[in-house]
Amino acid sequence: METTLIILKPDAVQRGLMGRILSRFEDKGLQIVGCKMIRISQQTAERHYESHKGKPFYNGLVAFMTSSPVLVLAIRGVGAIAMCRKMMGATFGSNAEAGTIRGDFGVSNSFNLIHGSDSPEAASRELEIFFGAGEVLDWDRAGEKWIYDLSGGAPE
Ligand code: 3AN
Repeated sequence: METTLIILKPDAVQRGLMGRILSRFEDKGLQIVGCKMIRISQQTAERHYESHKGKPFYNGLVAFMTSSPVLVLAIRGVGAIAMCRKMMGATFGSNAEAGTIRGDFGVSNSFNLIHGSDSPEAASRELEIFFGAGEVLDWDRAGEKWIYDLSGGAPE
């Protein structure tokens, strides 16, 4: 099982899209193991986007991410990191595939609704930035045996 960090960005929250985006992950069969609304501080935004420091869009990106509340999520499943990235779609809403979150809900390149970790290393780094001890919950889903084939021991 992998756990990934997803952020529903200020535009998703302001546009009232939280429920519809969250539903896509639940509908898929992924498990929500952490969820909270926060206002990202300047320091946290800078830490989260440190790899983009110096790029032309960095200042605008940090300003955008700190401008209004976001919903941070920890989402779990087999292959959850790549699966969530696929569901998000390409970085820019203007060319994201229909059927993806960015493709279906946005047209902007800067306001692109959602962040998702892009590797296991990024996921563990980013989960640590946004979730404190005890905020990611290991809980048993009642319907797990109908979401994964557990007959072989490992979820398939
Ligand atoms: P993704 O979120 O698809 O992984 P990254 O990691 O390349 O994209 O970029 C992080 C964030 O920086 C993006 N979500 C987007 O908001 C912003 N960004 C990336 N490239 C640009 C750009 N050329 N112009 C404006 N914003 C950008």
